[in-house]
Amino acid sequence: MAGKFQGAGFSLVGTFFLLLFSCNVSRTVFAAKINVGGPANWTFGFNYTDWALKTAPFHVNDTLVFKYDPPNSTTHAHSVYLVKDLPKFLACDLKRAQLFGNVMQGGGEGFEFVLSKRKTYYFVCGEKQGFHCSTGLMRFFVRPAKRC
Ligand SMILES: *[C@@H]1O[C@H](CO)[C@@H](O)[C@H](O)[C@H]1NC(C)=O
Ligand SMILES: *[C@@H]1O[C@H](CO)[C@@H](O)[C@H](O)[C@H]1NC(C)=O
Ligand SMILES: *[C@@H]1O[C@H](CO)[C@@H](O)[C@H](O)[C@H]1NC(C)=O
Ligand SMILES: *[C@@H]1O[C@H](CO)[C@@H](O)[C@H](O)[C@H]1NC(C)=O
Ligand SMILES: [Cu+2]
Repeated sequence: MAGKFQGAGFSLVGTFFLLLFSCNVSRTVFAAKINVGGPANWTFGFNYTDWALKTAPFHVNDTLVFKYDPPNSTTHAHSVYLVKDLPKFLACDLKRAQLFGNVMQGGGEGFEFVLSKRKTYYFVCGEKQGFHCSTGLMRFFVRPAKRC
Protein backbone atom coordinates (compact mmCIF):
# COMPACT_ATOMS: atom_id res chain seq x y z
CA MET A 1 0.00 0.00 0.00
CA ALA A 2 2.79 2.41 0.97
CA GLY A 3 4.55 1.74 -2.33
CA LYS A 4 1.51 2.66 -4.33
CA PHE A 5 1.11 6.01 -2.56
CA GLN A 6 4.81 6.76 -2.72
CA GLY A 7 4.44 6.54 -6.49
CA ALA A 8 1.77 9.20 -6.21
CA GLY A 9 4.15 11.51 -4.37
CA PHE A 10 3.37 10.51 -0.79
CA SER A 11 6.25 10.71 1.67
CA LEU A 12 6.71 8.72 4.85
CA VAL A 13 4.73 11.44 6.57
CA GLY A 14 1.90 10.94 4.14
CA THR A 15 1.94 7.23 4.81
CA PHE A 16 1.83 7.94 8.54
CA PHE A 17 -1.31 10.04 8.19
CA LEU A 18 -2.83 7.44 5.95
CA LEU A 19 -2.29 4.86 8.72
CA LEU A 20 -3.80 7.19 11.32
CA PHE A 21 -6.80 7.64 9.12
CA SER A 22 -7.32 3.93 8.58
CA CYS A 23 -6.99 3.39 12.34
CA ASN A 24 -9.90 5.68 12.98
CA VAL A 25 -11.95 4.06 10.28
CA SER A 26 -11.33 0.53 11.52
CA ARG A 27 -12.07 1.54 15.10
CA THR A 28 -15.49 2.78 14.30
CA VAL A 29 -16.48 0.66 11.33
CA PHE A 30 -14.54 -2.58 11.20
CA ALA A 31 -14.83 -4.14 14.65
CA ALA A 32 -15.49 -7.68 13.52
CA LYS A 33 -18.21 -10.08 14.60
CA ILE A 34 -16.72 -13.55 14.75
CA ASN A 35 -18.74 -16.74 15.04
CA VAL A 36 -16.86 -19.00 17.43
CA GLY A 37 -16.17 -22.30 15.67
CA GLY A 38 -17.21 -20.91 12.29
CA PRO A 39 -19.95 -23.08 10.78
CA ALA A 40 -19.53 -25.62 13.60
CA ASN A 41 -20.70 -23.10 16.24
CA TRP A 42 -20.04 -23.83 19.96
CA THR A 43 -20.20 -27.59 20.23
CA PHE A 44 -18.66 -30.66 21.85
CA GLY A 45 -15.57 -32.14 20.18
CA PHE A 46 -14.58 -29.31 17.86
CA ASN A 47 -10.98 -28.16 18.33
CA TYR A 48 -11.35 -24.51 19.41
CA THR A 49 -7.65 -24.11 20.14
CA ASP A 50 -6.99 -24.89 16.53
CA TRP A 51 -9.84 -22.63 15.43
CA ALA A 52 -8.50 -19.72 17.50
CA LEU A 53 -5.00 -20.17 16.07
CA LYS A 54 -6.32 -20.13 12.53
CA THR A 55 -8.75 -17.27 13.13
CA ALA A 56 -6.26 -14.92 14.87
CA PRO A 57 -5.55 -12.04 14.99
CA PHE A 58 -8.46 -10.83 17.09
CA HIS A 59 -8.76 -7.13 17.82
CA VAL A 60 -10.01 -5.01 20.67
CA ASN A 61 -13.77 -4.49 20.39
CA ASP A 62 -14.29 -7.47 18.12
CA THR A 63 -17.39 -9.41 19.14
CA LEU A 64 -17.29 -13.17 19.64
CA VAL A 65 -20.59 -14.92 18.96
CA PHE A 66 -21.25 -18.26 20.67
CA LYS A 67 -24.11 -20.22 19.10
CA TYR A 68 -25.43 -23.27 20.90
CA ASP A 69 -28.89 -24.72 21.22
CA PRO A 70 -30.67 -24.73 24.55
CA PRO A 71 -30.64 -28.21 26.09
CA ASN A 72 -33.51 -30.63 25.65
CA SER A 73 -33.95 -34.36 26.17
CA THR A 74 -31.66 -35.21 23.26
CA THR A 75 -29.04 -32.43 23.12
CA HIS A 76 -26.19 -31.39 25.43
CA ALA A 77 -26.17 -28.11 27.29
CA HIS A 78 -23.30 -25.72 26.73
CA SER A 79 -22.27 -22.50 28.37
CA VAL A 80 -19.59 -19.82 28.25
CA TYR A 81 -17.30 -19.18 31.22
CA LEU A 82 -14.11 -17.20 31.64
CA VAL A 83 -11.41 -18.66 33.84
CA LYS A 84 -8.80 -16.43 35.35
CA ASP A 85 -5.44 -17.72 34.21
CA LEU A 86 -3.52 -20.24 32.15
CA PRO A 87 -3.16 -22.93 34.86
CA LYS A 88 -6.92 -22.93 35.45
CA PHE A 89 -7.48 -23.00 31.71
CA LEU A 90 -5.12 -25.93 31.16
CA ALA A 91 -6.66 -27.84 34.07
CA CYS A 92 -10.25 -26.98 33.04
CA ASP A 93 -10.62 -25.82 36.62
CA LEU A 94 -13.97 -24.08 36.96
CA LYS A 95 -13.54 -23.06 40.58
CA ARG A 96 -14.28 -19.33 40.72
CA ALA A 97 -14.81 -19.23 36.98
CA GLN A 98 -17.17 -16.48 35.86
CA LEU A 99 -20.34 -17.40 34.02
CA PHE A 100 -21.07 -15.20 31.02
CA GLY A 101 -23.35 -17.17 28.72
CA ASN A 102 -25.73 -19.56 30.49
CA VAL A 103 -27.16 -22.69 28.86
CA MET A 104 -30.09 -20.75 27.39
CA GLN A 105 -28.23 -17.78 25.97
CA GLY A 106 -26.66 -19.40 22.92
CA GLY A 107 -29.94 -19.71 20.99
CA GLY A 108 -31.12 -17.53 18.14
CA GLU A 109 -28.47 -14.98 17.23
CA GLY A 110 -26.18 -16.48 19.86
CA PHE A 111 -24.46 -15.17 22.94
CA GLU A 112 -22.28 -12.14 22.18
CA PHE A 113 -19.10 -11.20 24.02
CA VAL A 114 -17.11 -8.05 23.21
CA LEU A 115 -13.33 -8.29 23.60
CA SER A 116 -13.20 -4.83 25.11
CA LYS A 117 -9.78 -5.05 26.76
CA ARG A 118 -6.25 -5.79 25.76
CA LYS A 119 -5.83 -8.85 27.92
CA THR A 120 -5.92 -12.60 27.54
CA TYR A 121 -9.42 -14.06 27.74
CA TYR A 122 -9.66 -17.75 28.67
CA PHE A 123 -12.97 -19.13 27.43
CA VAL A 124 -14.30 -22.54 28.45
CA CYS A 125 -17.58 -24.42 28.36
CA GLY A 126 -18.53 -25.09 31.97
CA GLU A 127 -20.71 -28.14 31.51
CA LYS A 128 -20.16 -31.52 33.23
CA GLN A 129 -17.55 -30.25 35.70
CA GLY A 130 -15.01 -29.49 33.01
CA PHE A 131 -15.62 -32.54 30.81
CA HIS A 132 -16.74 -30.36 27.88
CA CYS A 133 -13.66 -28.23 28.39
CA SER A 134 -11.16 -31.08 28.54
CA THR A 135 -12.46 -34.03 26.51
CA GLY A 136 -14.86 -31.89 24.49
CA LEU A 137 -12.08 -29.42 23.54
CA MET A 138 -14.48 -26.55 24.27
CA ARG A 139 -11.82 -24.05 25.34
CA PHE A 140 -9.61 -21.45 23.74
CA PHE A 141 -7.89 -18.24 24.63
CA VAL A 142 -7.50 -15.00 22.71
CA ARG A 143 -5.48 -11.87 23.28
CA PRO A 144 -6.97 -9.09 21.18
CA ALA A 145 -4.45 -6.77 19.57
CA LYS A 146 -4.73 -3.05 19.17
CA ARG A 147 -5.92 -2.26 15.71
CA CYS A 148 -2.83 -0.19 14.94
C1 LIG B 1 -13.78 0.10 22.09
O1 LIG B 1 -15.10 0.56 22.24
C2 LIG B 1 -15.25 1.48 23.31
C3 LIG B 1 -16.74 1.75 23.49
O2 LIG B 1 -17.37 1.97 22.26
C4 LIG B 1 -14.44 2.73 23.01
O3 LIG B 1 -14.56 3.65 24.06
C5 LIG B 1 -12.98 2.34 22.85
O4 LIG B 1 -12.21 3.47 22.47
C6 LIG B 1 -12.82 1.24 21.82
N1 LIG B 1 -11.44 0.78 21.85
C7 LIG B 1 -10.74 0.53 20.75
C8 LIG B 1 -9.31 0.13 20.95
O5 LIG B 1 -11.23 0.59 19.64
C1 LIG C 1 -24.83 -22.98 13.58
O1 LIG C 1 -25.80 -22.00 13.94
C2 LIG C 1 -26.58 -21.55 12.84
C3 LIG C 1 -27.45 -20.42 13.33
O2 LIG C 1 -28.06 -20.74 14.56
C4 LIG C 1 -27.39 -22.72 12.30
O3 LIG C 1 -28.15 -22.30 11.20
C5 LIG C 1 -26.44 -23.83 11.87
O4 LIG C 1 -27.17 -24.94 11.43
C6 LIG C 1 -25.53 -24.22 13.02
N1 LIG C 1 -24.54 -25.18 12.57
C7 LIG C 1 -24.45 -26.40 13.08
C8 LIG C 1 -23.35 -27.26 12.54
O5 LIG C 1 -25.22 -26.80 13.94
C1 LIG D 1 -6.15 -29.18 18.61
O1 LIG D 1 -5.43 -28.26 17.83
C2 LIG D 1 -4.18 -27.90 18.39
C3 LIG D 1 -3.60 -26.77 17.57
O2 LIG D 1 -3.66 -27.03 16.21
C4 LIG D 1 -3.30 -29.13 18.42
O3 LIG D 1 -2.04 -28.80 18.97
C5 LIG D 1 -3.97 -30.19 19.27
O4 LIG D 1 -3.23 -31.40 19.23
C6 LIG D 1 -5.38 -30.46 18.77
N1 LIG D 1 -6.06 -31.33 19.74
C7 LIG D 1 -6.64 -32.46 19.38
C8 LIG D 1 -7.23 -33.28 20.46
O5 LIG D 1 -6.69 -32.83 18.21
C1 LIG E 1 -33.66 -30.80 20.67
O1 LIG E 1 -32.96 -29.72 20.09
C2 LIG E 1 -32.41 -30.03 18.82
C3 LIG E 1 -31.55 -28.85 18.38
O2 LIG E 1 -32.17 -27.64 18.60
C4 LIG E 1 -33.56 -30.31 17.87
O3 LIG E 1 -33.04 -30.62 16.57
C5 LIG E 1 -34.36 -31.48 18.38
O4 LIG E 1 -35.48 -31.67 17.58
C6 LIG E 1 -34.83 -31.21 19.82
N1 LIG E 1 -35.43 -32.42 20.37
C7 LIG E 1 -36.52 -32.39 21.13
C8 LIG E 1 -36.96 -33.71 21.67
O5 LIG E 1 -37.12 -31.35 21.37
CU1 LIG F 1 -20.25 -27.69 26.19
